[in-house]
Order: sequence, then C-alpha cells, then structure tokens
Amino acid sequence: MNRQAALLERLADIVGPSGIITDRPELESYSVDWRRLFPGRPSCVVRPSSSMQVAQVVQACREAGVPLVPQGGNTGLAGGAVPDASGTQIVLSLNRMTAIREVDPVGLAIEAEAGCILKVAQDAAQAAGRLLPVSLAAEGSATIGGVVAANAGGVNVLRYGMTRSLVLGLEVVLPDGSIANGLRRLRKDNAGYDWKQLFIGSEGTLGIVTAAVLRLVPRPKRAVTALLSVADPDAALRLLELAQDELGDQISAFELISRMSLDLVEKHAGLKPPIAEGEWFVLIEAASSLAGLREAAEAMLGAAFERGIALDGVIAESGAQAAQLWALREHVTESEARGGKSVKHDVSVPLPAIPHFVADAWKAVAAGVPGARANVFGHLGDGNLHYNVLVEDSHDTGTVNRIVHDIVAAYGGSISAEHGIGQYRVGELARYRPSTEMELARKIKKALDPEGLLNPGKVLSP
Ligand code: 2HG
Ligand code: ZN
Repeated sequence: MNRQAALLERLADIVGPSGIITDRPELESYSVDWRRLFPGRPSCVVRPSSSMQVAQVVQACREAGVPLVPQGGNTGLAGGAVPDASGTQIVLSLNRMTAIREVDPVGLAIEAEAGCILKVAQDAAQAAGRLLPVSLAAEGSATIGGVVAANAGGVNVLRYGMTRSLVLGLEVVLPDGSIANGLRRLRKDNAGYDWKQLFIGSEGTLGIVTAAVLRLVPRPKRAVTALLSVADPDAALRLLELAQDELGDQISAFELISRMSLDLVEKHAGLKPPIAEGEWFVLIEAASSLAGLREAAEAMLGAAFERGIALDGVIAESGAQAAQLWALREHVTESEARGGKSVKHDVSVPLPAIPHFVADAWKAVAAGVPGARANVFGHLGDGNLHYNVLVEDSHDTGTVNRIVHDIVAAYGGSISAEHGIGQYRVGELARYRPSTEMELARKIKKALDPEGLLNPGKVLSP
C-alpha cells in the first residue's frame, strides 16, 4: 500500500468511513472559496466529530508529513480556508462538530463547537433573552470556529468590539496533535499568558479552534434603525460625531453605503432604496433596553437635518422595515459578485482620515485604472471601508491593490481590517508590515508549527 492510501486508511479508522470524502464532485464545494478566486485540489476532506478526533487526525497527518487546511463556513473572502492546487493537502472540515454545549443567561456566555453556524448560536442566545453580538452578512454560513480563527468583524464592532473581545475561552488542537483546553468562562483570568489570543485571528495557521466560549450581552429591548443620505463621507463623519454626542454608547451600527452599492443591490437583488436621491448614505442603528431611545434618536436626527448634515432620511417604523433597510446593506457583497470582476479591499484608516482616503483613493484609481468604478461601503464607525474596485476582467488585481494600499499606508492604515490575510493578501502583508513585525510572526509560527503543516501559505508565505 502506498503512503497516501495508508494515511487514508488511518484517517478512516479515526473518523469512520462517512467522515472521509474522496469523490471529486463531492470535494468540489470544499475546494474553492465563495468567490471562486482560489480553486484548490485537496487530496481528501476529513470530517472529525470530536476534538479528540481532530487531535488524532492532526497526529496522523503530522506523522505522514501531510499539510492540513482547517475549514469552517468558507466565507472569509480571502481564500484562507481552501487548499492549494497541488492535490497533496487535506481539508479538515469542522462541519460535523456543531453542538451548542451551553447557553448561560446569568453568566452571559455561550459554549459552542467550532462547526456551529453563527446564526444558530445567535438564535440560541436570543431564545435565552441574550444577544451574541457578532453580526455579519455571512452569518447563515459562517461558523463559530471560522469567526474566531478569523477574528471576524461585522456590523456591531463599534459597540461590542471584534470577535477577540468576545472570546472568554477556547479549545484548540495544536499542530503537534495535543489539545489545549481553555474553555473557561471567567470574566477575569490573569493567570499566566493569555495564550488564546494567539489563535484568535491566526486563520488556522497556528492551531485548530475546536470549541469556544463567547461572551453574551443583555439583549436590548428596543432598537431604532434609520437610513440617511449625506453629501459626502465628511458629512457622514460629522453625523457619527453628533450621534455619539447624543446617543453615546447606544449606537450599535454606523454603516456607510455609496450610491454605487445601492445601484448594484437594486440591479442584482431587486431591492429598491426608500431614498431616491443622493450619493452617500448612512445606515445607523441604536439599541437600548431603557425607554426614551426613539425620542433621543429622533431629536438627534432632527438636529442632523437642521445643521444640514443629513439631507434626507427614513426611520424604520417596525422590525420588518428595519430588516428591509438592513437588507439593502447585507446584499451588497452578493450583488457586487453578480456584477462582474471586482478587486476587493478591506481597509482601515484612523477615523478622521476617512474622507481624505476616499477622495485620494478615487483620484488614484481613476487615473491608474481606466474605466474602473468604486463600490465603497462598510463600517464607517470603525474606520473600516470595503473599497472595492469594479474592473474589466483584463485588469490586473495586483496593480489595483497597489494603488489603493499605498494610500492606506500613507494614512497609517491597515490592508485588512476584518477579513484577514488568507492567501489573497499574503504578498501585501509582507510589503506593508514592517520587517520586525513579520519576523516576530514567523518566530511564533515556527515555535508552534515547526514543520509548517498547518494551513501553509496563508498569512505568511511558506
Ligand atoms: C461586509 O461588510 C463584508 O458586508 C463583506 O465584510 C465585504 O464584500 C465585501 O467586500
Ligand atoms: Zn465588512
């Protein structure tokens, strides 16, 4: 028996025959990312059903010297969870580990396995009268393990922080096949190194997240959602300042949406915005359990119109209307994908620099990429925009990346605010991060995964 067949047999012994996929058509959905930009070819997919099985799979692959690519919902948009095209890498899918182990409404915590869909965890929290405040357009497919491994952002970061700030405890299978079980639910735990931070946002390159304890928050009883048009990103920023002055930490989302984004959504998803005119829009949500939120929000919006900061707007009169406003924002990615080739950028700059960044980026893109259009939207409240450039198929992605990222760098920003590096931005990270930081990252990788068998080629070049 050759070595590959021997490994397959050993893996089948660990996970059972139904836990192994080798048929080409069935491998397809595990082989390529959501945008179909990074088609890979795994030798097989292995689907363990417990942390112990994950550990045994890692051990077996390590002994055979075979690289593993952990995969959750595969919605990260950076090609971080798909194998390369060599036909030698094995995809380790967590999609059989879906249990919610506990929802604790008093301790404000939820413990779930890595393959649990984010939406399922959100619903479980809601059923207990609590809120799991990670919210993103891909929440119906994204998994808890993927969300943690990617340190996902989303639309509520402004109020609740990135995923990192919500992780209380973590269980991780290390590249040597041991299990680090830190599934604690403590709010305060200063005993030694907080090692779980290493794995949050490591995109499966340092260990495999198998379960997590996430922080819940009390579920706000009321919310106000409004869509406003503003003249430009500078006015949007002034609106944010006003909203912060008047509503303080009740603001849970503050999203910027360009006319181009709404046009794409209308064309490809058939959703019509309730405001006909305008070039820039802000979707704002405030939430609280205390009475008086609506009045405070209306007073704030009244002041915004009076001062000429907001030009037009609608406030949702019901939960259904709020959902309609949110649908306009949530369909941007899908509509952009239907519209043809786009070069994505997931950037952040210090908040005051946002209007300058948008103006400079457009000048440079218009000059350097003939015929390009910009689809700008994102989490303005976090200083994070998706500055996606719509181009012809013939346009080179790297050239467009360089134009946008040079401006990001000039403003002291980041080339990835929330989606991570995956394989899409490996070269860009190496270019823009100082060499001391890159060296530090390599040392960490080497210390944990000396053989480089865990998700090779992601985040760092091999
Ligand atoms: C969003 O904010 C996601 O909707 C997707 O982060 C971003 O499609 C994108 O570029
Ligand atoms: Zn986003």
